[in-house]
Amino acid sequence: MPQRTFSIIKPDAVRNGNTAAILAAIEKAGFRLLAIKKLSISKEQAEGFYYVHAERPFFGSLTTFMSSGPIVPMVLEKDNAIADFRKLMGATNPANAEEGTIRKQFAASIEENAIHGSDAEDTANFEIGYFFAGYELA
Ligand code: FUP
Repeated sequence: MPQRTFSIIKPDAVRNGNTAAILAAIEKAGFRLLAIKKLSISKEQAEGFYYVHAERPFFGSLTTFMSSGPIVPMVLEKDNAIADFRKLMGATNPANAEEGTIRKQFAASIEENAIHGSDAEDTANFEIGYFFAGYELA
């Protein structure tokens, strides 16, 4: 059964001109692009997206980074999309990411790590709804 996941190409990757290369890797891995847009978010909007991390020491820095420039949020579909996309992204810290993963190729640090991907079905639903209205997914 096809499953949806949510991803963001983060400000570092957009700034560095890696948007198209990352999209190509995603499509090559068999994900269908259901919806995509490019926009900038405020610090407050980044805080809303990452509310589960509000108590973590990196929350302020992470939300400043995520509001530092344009991002490319998208909704992807594929069998086993959530787990398969986590594999394609690689480890949170690119120093630990496997060869061939998006973070190995495009991320510079644990914070500026090029891409986000949902970690479970409930978080995917929250994250899709945070950036996309129902009519954009029809
Ligand atoms: P991931 O699911 O791989 O994106 O990682 P987490 O959900 O654990 O963390 C979310 C984001 O917080 C990461 F993408 C980057 C940031 N982060 C830091 O900046 N420092 C840390 O020590 C851990 C995470």
